[in-house]
Amino acid sequence: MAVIWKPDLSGAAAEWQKKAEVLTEQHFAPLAEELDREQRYPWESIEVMAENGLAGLFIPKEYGGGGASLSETIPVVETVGIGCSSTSAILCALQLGAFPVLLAGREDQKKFYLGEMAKGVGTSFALSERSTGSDAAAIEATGVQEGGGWRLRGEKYWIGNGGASRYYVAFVKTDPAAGGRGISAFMVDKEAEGATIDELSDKMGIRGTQTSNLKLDIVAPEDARVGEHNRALKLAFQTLNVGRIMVAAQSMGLAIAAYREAASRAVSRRAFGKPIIDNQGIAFKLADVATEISAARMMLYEAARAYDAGRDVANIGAMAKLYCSEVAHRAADAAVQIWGGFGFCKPCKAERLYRDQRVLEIYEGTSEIQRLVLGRAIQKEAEDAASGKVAAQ
Ligand code: COS
Repeated sequence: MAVIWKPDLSGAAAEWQKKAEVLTEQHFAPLAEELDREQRYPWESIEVMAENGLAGLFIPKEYGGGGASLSETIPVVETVGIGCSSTSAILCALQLGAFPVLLAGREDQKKFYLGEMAKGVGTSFALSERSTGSDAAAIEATGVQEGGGWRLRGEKYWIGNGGASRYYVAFVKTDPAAGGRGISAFMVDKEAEGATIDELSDKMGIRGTQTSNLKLDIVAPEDARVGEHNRALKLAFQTLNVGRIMVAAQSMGLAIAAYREAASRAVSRRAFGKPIIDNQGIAFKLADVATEISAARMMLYEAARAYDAGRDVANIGAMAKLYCSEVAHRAADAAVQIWGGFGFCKPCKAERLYRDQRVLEIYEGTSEIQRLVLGRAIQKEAEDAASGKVAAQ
């Protein structure tokens, strides 16, 4: 029996997971080291994902997607992540851009953008800016009515799959005086006149992914707006509720990969006449990592189950993202430590995982933001209990 807790997958979840395992072994894992070294976007893997239904995995079947639930999606993200962190991050970025359209798009927008995504033509989520990431309500890009459409001006930053995606859900202020209640979202084609991608980030990890800016000075037609006018900040947060569970799944893929690297090294490396796992300093480290991965993974699968059941996942999603990413940090750190000098040098998988892991605690809401979300929820619950509104749990 495997030491790390495993979900009991059946039906579509088991089939998708098996398919992901085969594709990872044949296509994604063999590229992992090269993508990192060359900082190269794997267009050939996007083709494989599109051909095998992974690009539009989460998109409903009626729009050409795989129709997978979140509980069926996360084993795929984990499995791909065990073989290649960059490819699992790309897989998630491809799903993230679909959410604003899925949640609030008109039928014609769903048909077009979700159909494109299912074919592997990406839509990216463009919320952050150079001056603000965590404080999403403080974005400065603007949308001003011009003719029959909207003049969008500003620069979106740290866009996952940026440049590789054809389309962008860009969040801009359409009523700056209203703060967070004056933000709207528009679909932007990177080929539109006045849209420029001129900066690709040179990253520490997940170097097979592409992260870019998007400069805007374009006129978007009125029908490019997604969702309600001035109410897109909420739409962004609803999107991130799901995105965070997907980052938790990326984290678990990486953590499991790091654990396997660490455990296999601990039994094969000998020091003082015995395998290093015979020392409690090493065995206990692995025991802690295995325990934490199992606990984090249970939380991840429960968060996905809650989402599929239609429950509010703002808190459990924040917990899953926070805990799974920090467990991945400790797993990658243990792998480097157990690999010793090799772990500090390229090309060692533990070294790559250590760098790949770092962004998991940053994107789609830093660990601090997850704690802030939870802190606010705790405060509200305790205040409600104190005022007699609801019973304390
Ligand atoms: N799910 C759904 N709706 C949410 C929500 C959530 N998780 N969190 C907040 N909302 C709603 C609120 O209910 C509020 O709605 P109303 O306008 O109807 O009242 C609205 O969204 C604004 O919420 P709030 O006032 O709490 O927003 P704040 O500006 O105080 O921001 C945090 C709250 C810090 C939680 C938010 O800015 C955040 O998550 N920041 C991180 C952003 C991020 O992850 N960036 C990375 C981008 S991807 S690389």
